[in-house]
Amino acid sequence: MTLDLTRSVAPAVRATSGRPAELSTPYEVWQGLSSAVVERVADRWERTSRAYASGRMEHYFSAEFLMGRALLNNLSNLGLVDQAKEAVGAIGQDLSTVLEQEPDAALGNGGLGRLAACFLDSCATLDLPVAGYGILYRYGLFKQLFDNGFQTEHPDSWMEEGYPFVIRREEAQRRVHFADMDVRAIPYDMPITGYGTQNVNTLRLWKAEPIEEFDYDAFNSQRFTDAIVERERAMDISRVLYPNDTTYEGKVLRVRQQYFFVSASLQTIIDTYVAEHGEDLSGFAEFNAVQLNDTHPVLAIPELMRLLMDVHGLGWESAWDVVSRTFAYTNHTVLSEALEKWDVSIFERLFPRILEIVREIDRRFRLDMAERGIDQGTTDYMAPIAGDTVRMAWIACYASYSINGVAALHTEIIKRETLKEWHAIWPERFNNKTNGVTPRRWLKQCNPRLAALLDEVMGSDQWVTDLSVLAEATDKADDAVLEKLAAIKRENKRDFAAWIAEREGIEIDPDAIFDVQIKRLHEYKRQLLNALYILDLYFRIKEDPTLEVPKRVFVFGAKAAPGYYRAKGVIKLINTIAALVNDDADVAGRIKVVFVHNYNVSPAEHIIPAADVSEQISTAGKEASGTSNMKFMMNGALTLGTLDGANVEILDAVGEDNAYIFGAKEEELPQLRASYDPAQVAASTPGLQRVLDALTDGTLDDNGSGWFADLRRSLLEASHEPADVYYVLGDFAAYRETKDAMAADYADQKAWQKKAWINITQSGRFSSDRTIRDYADEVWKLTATPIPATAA
Ligand code: KOT
Repeated sequence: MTLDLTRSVAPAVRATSGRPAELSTPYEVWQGLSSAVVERVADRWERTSRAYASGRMEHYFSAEFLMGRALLNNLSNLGLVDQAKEAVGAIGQDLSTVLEQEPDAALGNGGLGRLAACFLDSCATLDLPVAGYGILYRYGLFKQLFDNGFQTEHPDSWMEEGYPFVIRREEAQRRVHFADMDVRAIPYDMPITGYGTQNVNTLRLWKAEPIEEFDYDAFNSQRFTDAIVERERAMDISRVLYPNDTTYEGKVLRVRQQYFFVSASLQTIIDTYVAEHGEDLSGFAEFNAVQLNDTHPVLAIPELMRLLMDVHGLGWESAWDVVSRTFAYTNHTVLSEALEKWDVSIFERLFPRILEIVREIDRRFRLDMAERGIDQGTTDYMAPIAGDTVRMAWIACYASYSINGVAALHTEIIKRETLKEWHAIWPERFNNKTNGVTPRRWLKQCNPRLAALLDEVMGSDQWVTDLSVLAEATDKADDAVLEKLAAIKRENKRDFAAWIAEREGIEIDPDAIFDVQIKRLHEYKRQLLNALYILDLYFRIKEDPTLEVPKRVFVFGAKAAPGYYRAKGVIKLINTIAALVNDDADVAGRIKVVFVHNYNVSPAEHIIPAADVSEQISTAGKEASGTSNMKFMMNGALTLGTLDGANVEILDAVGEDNAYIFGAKEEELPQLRASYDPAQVAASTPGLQRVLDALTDGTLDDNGSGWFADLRRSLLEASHEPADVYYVLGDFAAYRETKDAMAADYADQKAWQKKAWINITQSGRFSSDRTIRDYADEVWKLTATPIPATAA
């Protein structure tokens, strides 16, 4: 029943290092221990796969899975942390050092990919028959370095030295056909353990390889390089993750990636169906559902049509009937620049048969609309094909039985605006599934001190799998608990300060307020607003060096898409502000700015438990949900935020005394914008003109890039776009006032810790277990399938 690691670690380490375990490096111990864990779960994994094959399954299709590190997660889920400590100690090493050896599996950009990873954890924990399908990118999200404050990008070859948590399944390979080449899709399976359960689910990541290991004819006929080039063309497909978050790039390789992984996945799912239920595919949707993580996997819709018709003999009507009961679509953004559209010519070149099917979907869609009496303009707007472009979101909306947004406000906006034409015809398809995060990784593992306090206060660790029970303790915060909570935060901040000193070479004071904004760099997320505040605070101190201000550390972590120059300008700006204030004698340590380079899942695990303030300051209506807001709340940081995305629901959970909300509301913005004059706002808002001028008056040096002038222009001057699209200046006064007040409140530690406690204990609804239960009950119609415990 229970697993035992003690005897298997040293041999596994010896097998990886070829040396006595005692002489192995921490990295080799990580590899050995990881292999030992996979070995331990092998039987359960196999039994789980078999148990799921015959029943109804959900298949989660996602181009991104931002998994982070796997070893601690698995040890913790399996209850093996203490054993691992002991076994590693026995060979003279320390488990935390070993854990830090692991590279992050950064196969995602940000929120969308990390959500998929949290969902896998919850599905396994809830014993749900769900499998994930994606791409085994050889290079994950680029590694970020700073060169004189400028972001530079470097390849992330995360599995070059071997990665024990994926198993190559040679026997389960599939062939994917493109008009210009065929490739082999090789699955690499990752076991997904759940917390305190026997079930081990699967994440299947596909790697592209050439059909022929090598073109010997080409080789023999002296065309050696041609043979190599051909081979590389296949491998190109799974070579690299595209580094765009919430923007769309119409690259041919990208559409190849998408078709590649959905085709291989559907072939596998169909083969399993045939093995279990026979050749008649008309019952497919009774046993299978596919969740589309945004539009990236939407080619699965025409591909399933093709497989059902061309390979399995169904007619159009029966195939469409199956398809329209199989797919559910999640929308993750209202930003128009994210909408995927492909040139028809690309489809023609890569997969003419898929284009033929999409054209037929388009033809029948138009007939359908005509029958419903929909006018021509609306029909043209909604049709899958417009002129020479294919619109992936419209295909998703037409074929899916469920369409969901990721927070209550976001779902209202897609019903009212983004997808309003679809909502008008099919209101019953629309539903909300507010995001969540796994409390295993984002509380128990990253914040063991707080986890221990919760165990103590709650009298058990039931909260780990049912976070809502914490609400029972909201009123149990006596002085002793609040003091312990304060002590835990102080310890976490001390650990974090040591981590920062080592990683970034900056000394920070654990007694300062740790104010944190970590997320992708995007104008709508408004890191610039935060930067302007810091600059203003700096000028206020320069003006009066005796000014009493609470001591603050401003922490940033953010990657900018490599081609998104304005976002890169903000990174350079924040780094330049850091250089200005960190060593200024007048500031005397009252403000420190730290930009954590190469922000990723594992840095987040160090940062979040140490945060006092959670910056969630997007322009209202633009952030679909946000998920770091939930992680911070769970760890006792207070939200400084706009009424955007899931912040609205966080406010609802904690009450307005326990969150700091500011700024224009989504429904107010159209009116405000109508008469908005940024230059006038800049001139009349205290402190604002001064910081805007500092961007160009020589106070801050952008090394001749012109980027700071561009930032200033983007806020003040209308050119090809209106000035200050994201209402940074409009919200500045409210932000400054609220942030100042929040910092002043920090002095009353007892009141502050009380608020923190309420945030922690009210975070239950933001567990991804709640989200997944809702998907399973309302969308997937899925029941738990626990595999029976055995002796081994
Ligand atoms: C990326 C490309 C196209 C369409 C959407 C995206 C996208 C959206 N990538 N990340 N998101 C974020 O998804 C998170 C999980 O739902 C949300 O919390 C967040 O608000 C989105 O920005």
